[in-house]
Amino acid sequence: MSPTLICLGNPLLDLQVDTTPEYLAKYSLKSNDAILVEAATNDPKMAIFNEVANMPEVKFVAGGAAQNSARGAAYILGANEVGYFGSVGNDQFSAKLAEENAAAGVVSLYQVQQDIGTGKCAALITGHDRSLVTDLGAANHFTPEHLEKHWDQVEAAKLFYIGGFHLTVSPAAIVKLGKHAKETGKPFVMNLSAPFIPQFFKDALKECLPYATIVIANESEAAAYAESFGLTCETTDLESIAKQIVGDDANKTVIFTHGLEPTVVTTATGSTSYEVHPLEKSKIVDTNGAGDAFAGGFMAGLAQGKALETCVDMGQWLASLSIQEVGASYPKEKFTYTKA
Ligand code: 26A
Repeated sequence: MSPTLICLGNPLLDLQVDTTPEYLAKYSLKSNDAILVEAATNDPKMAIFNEVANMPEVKFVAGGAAQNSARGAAYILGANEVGYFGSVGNDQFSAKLAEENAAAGVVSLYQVQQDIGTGKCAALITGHDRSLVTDLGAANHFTPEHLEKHWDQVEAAKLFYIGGFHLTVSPAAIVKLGKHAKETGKPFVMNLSAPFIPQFFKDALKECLPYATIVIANESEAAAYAESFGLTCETTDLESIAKQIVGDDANKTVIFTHGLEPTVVTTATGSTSYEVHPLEKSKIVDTNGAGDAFAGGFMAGLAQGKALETCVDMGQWLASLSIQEVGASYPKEKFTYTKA
């Protein structure tokens, strides 16, 4: 059996810790952000990984934004319905990721690098904020040829989900899947992933966005897009930003999540807002991965052929389950979505 949903992203192992504003200040990190660091540039921030790995409360959890969404979609769709492409090293970290995917029912379609370590992300938590510091490692070496090896699975899939973070790695791989989706009329969903994507990977985004039938982003990514692309509206005006991304494309939908504020869904015919699933503050463990869980729940709904409104609600539902767990994880217990 081939997966219905195919995802593409950067497989990372998360080193998650609760930390202090002082620790973030030491490396000039913002409390709510995602950045890349590179071993090759002798970036002093590379020291974070060793420091965090030696903190007593560190938790090693499966990460990589699109991989988190893939596990989320599988939580709803069941085993072998979701496949995930990405590049990893041949080491203990990738063994753990493969194990977590298998436990979640996700088919790992990894490209394996023999001499580069699996990517890692220090998830530095302060209250409800998270600062993500990533060393992509092997994830940076994904190539479109790897898709060809599994092209039968690509052809058998009914829809695709692309983490915007992958725009830093292989826009060619995204375009390859995008062309297939366009030719076959399959939904092609892209997430903007982080403000630095529209800011610093504008050309790659411009190249890939035309293939997207659905774009998912949060309010800060929307603002970064508006600024980077010089849109003629306030960077906080989600409806106007979405309208300008959709243009007159009858085949494009933009979905902006906005924390606890309603989610804005925009098509060529207009915008609608949907409430989130509120959760008692005391039940929140951490909000790291909430956006990934939203995307996972949304994709599961789309795979099941649900109405857009229901897909959004399934995203909100899965996000509320995920923020009650450490990291971008889902409950051990199987809860079943029922429409409110
Ligand atoms: C290219 N970058 C920076 C990244 C990431 C990333 N996933 C892919 N590429 N930076 C952070 N993440 C993941 O985001 C999740 C939380 O939404 C982390 O691994 C974390 O699991």
